[in-house]
Amino acid sequence: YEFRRAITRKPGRSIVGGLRAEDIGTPDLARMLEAHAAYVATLRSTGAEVVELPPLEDYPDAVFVEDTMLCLPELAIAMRPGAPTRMGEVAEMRPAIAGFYGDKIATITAPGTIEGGDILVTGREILVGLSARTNREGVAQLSDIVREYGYALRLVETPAGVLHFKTDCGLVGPETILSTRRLAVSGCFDGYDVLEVPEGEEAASNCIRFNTLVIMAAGFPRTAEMLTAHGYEVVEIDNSECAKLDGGMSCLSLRF
Ligand code: CIR
Repeated sequence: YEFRRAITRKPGRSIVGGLRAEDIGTPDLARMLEAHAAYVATLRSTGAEVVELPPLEDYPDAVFVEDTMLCLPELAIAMRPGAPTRMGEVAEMRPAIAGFYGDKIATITAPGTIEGGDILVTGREILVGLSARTNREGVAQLSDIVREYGYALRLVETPAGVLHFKTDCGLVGPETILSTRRLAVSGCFDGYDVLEVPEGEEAASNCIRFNTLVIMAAGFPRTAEMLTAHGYEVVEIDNSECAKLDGGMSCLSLRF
């Protein structure tokens, strides 16, 4: 969770056409831009360098940059999103990543699909959840790539009806995970310290630990209180507009 850099992308007007499992309203761009600026400022407040890429009107979901790349200290891995409308986002992210990683970029190829939202890197391993977006072939390719760098990768399940594995969890310390109950009961975090989000606050689980801070969606007071009581410094960001597109705190940045 110690990062020197992050890459984000501003949302554009096309955000109103972003993918969503269920229509709970049209995202408001002005409000999303405001929340996005607060998110970037929070990342920067920890001393990190944060790149803000311009909007991509051709890709309504491009603000959710996390799904396009996995950034490890040794290399970046270009994902292959399972959502056809999102595949082109990867090529758009490449130049920014190449600026930091040079040619140390591996690539997931067809028929593999995998999105960054399904990948949780902990202090000891890489967990990848199978989902509607991430298939076994994609995970197998990623496993082969990271094994060469000494990483252990473990395949886990994403709860049914949940977009991404990390929709339901976030790393708050090297061995500590904030998780929904429905995900924790699957046993995938056995051996870790698990903090369960209180019932009714499931949407708070997609938080990120970024240097000294835990950054979480605003509006989940019991989760914020629990994290604070455990000694974490919590910053809350308005996630109302991204939530309409099934997005959360982790989706909005690549951190490395
Ligand atoms: C999508 O369905 O792909 C976007 N509307 C939301 C992506 C959220 N990304 C993430 O959780 N990493």
